[in-house]
Amino acid sequence: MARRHGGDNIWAFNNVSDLQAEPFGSFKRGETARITMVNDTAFPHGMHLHGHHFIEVGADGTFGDLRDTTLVAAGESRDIICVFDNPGQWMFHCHMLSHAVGGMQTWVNVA
Ligand SMILES: [Cu+2]
Repeated sequence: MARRHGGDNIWAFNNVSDLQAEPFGSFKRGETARITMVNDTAFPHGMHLHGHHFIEVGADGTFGDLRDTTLVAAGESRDIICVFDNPGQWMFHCHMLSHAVGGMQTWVNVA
């Protein structure tokens, strides 16, 4: 049976389900990163980053509000800019908890 992603659970983040041993991203303390989230599903996902806030980048390139969660609609994408200034290992997951439990969770390392 064909699957839409390479993970073992219902949902995946970056083509992998559930928390993995390796982080989704590793950042040096104070590093600024622009991350593009592409939602190729038929559901909205409220993407939530622990330990940090980020700026949403609008489709026209303007900077939006400072947030720790952003809603990415079905079939759309969203860029965020985050200054990773809080060292630690931080969850990055969908805030629809059934999605998170179903595999849509990862983490970032800030050192
Ligand atoms: Cu979700």
